[in-house]
Amino acid sequence: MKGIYIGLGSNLSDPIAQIDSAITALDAINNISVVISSSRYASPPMGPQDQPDYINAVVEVETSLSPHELLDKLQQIEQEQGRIRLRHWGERTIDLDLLVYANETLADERLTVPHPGVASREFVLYPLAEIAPNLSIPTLASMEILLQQCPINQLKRLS
Ligand code: ROI
Repeated sequence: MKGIYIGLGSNLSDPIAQIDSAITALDAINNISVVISSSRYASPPMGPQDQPDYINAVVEVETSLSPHELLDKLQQIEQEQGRIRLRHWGERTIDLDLLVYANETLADERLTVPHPGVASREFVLYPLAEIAPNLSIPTLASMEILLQQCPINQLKRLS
């Protein structure tokens, strides 16, 4: 299945390299292929301000894995890249979030899809819109309306 979007974020240990290696690792997993990747974006931290700026990107994947099987793989990559979580909303080496899983919605103790931050976090919405400008996200407004309602703040697209 296509139409599955994953958000990546990092602000420790060479964030651009962290994002690149997570995308490579994702594409190397059986039953997952990366269809398209957004540009990299830089933004100040949401959360405590005394941490480095973040690098973010969004990729579309094609996969036969279920949402929870995919989540297992995302968490495996986080572990392999030595994810450390120093504090709540604090700095991290790599964060992989399942944003959208085609037309599916689900909410349980491990996973909420679409991701609750998609519409309000500029560092998620703008990279997603770059690769999926006409995406219709279950339960949410059109991409055009979502972008109008989400200030771009200090987000910068990197070349
Ligand atoms: N802030 C930015 N700018 N980008 C992120 O990816 C990000 N991720 C997080 C928190 C700590 C909420 N802040 C972030 O998990």
